[in-house]
Amino acid sequence: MREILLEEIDSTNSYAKLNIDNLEDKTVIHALKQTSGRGRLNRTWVDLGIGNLFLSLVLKPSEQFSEVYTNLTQYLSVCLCKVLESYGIESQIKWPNDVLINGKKIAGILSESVIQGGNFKGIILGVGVNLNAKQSEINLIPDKIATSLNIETGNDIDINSFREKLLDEFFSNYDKFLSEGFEMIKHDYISRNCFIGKELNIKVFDRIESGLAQSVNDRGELILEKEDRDLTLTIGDIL
Ligand code: BT5
Repeated sequence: MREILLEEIDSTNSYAKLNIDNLEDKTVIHALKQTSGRGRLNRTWVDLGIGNLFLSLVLKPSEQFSEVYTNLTQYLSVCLCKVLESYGIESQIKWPNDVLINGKKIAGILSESVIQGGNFKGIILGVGVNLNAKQSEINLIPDKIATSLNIETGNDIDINSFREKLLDEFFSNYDKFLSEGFEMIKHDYISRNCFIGKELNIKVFDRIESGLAQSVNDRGELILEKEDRDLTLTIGDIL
């Protein structure tokens, strides 16, 4: 594993994408400041100041894309929960990969597959975690109730120690996860969920699907029970 530390960058994911040809498998890009952090679907990830985590993992597991790569965000969400638990904090997963503490968002994950000239180059797995933020700044985040680990624990958080714990947790079972897939983490994922058994509205592209969240299957997909049938969802945003 190689680590690259940047003082300031627009987005660690964009940096990794731009330089993918020159970056080895399992390179970690860590920025102290991120000026244009990205979420999914052109949304923004807000930099809440120095002491918060902005990381991208460059993963080049094979020359061809494999279905299991789509579950890496769920694997990372479980790793995040385990690290938060080591600080005595219980967290929950909102399908597919939001990590929440009592309904408040503490971390975001953005996975991007890089395909150039028809060739699969790798996956960029970005993660932002609020570790040391002021409540007044958190309140400025639009459309979301958020939190930060320092607020939850009442203590300042050592960013390097959090980063090392997260990377250890992630890489210690990464190879096994690639061969076994979502089933390997299914129990850990479901035991931390906050959506099964609830009536949900889910935005899937331009439509809204409503129904009862029945379960998550062995591929990490959400089974939504509708009046007339069950729907299997691979992607979507719980509203
Ligand atoms: C995400 O998107 O949650 C993925 C965010 C990934 C950020 C990391 S940081 C390192 C790497 N480099 C990047 O450029 N990105 C990755 P999404 O599910 O679309 O959620 C985005 C929404 O979360 C926003 O629209 C806000 O409502 C909310 N949000 C933005 N900043 C936040 C923050 N700091 N804490 C909590 N919620 C936030």
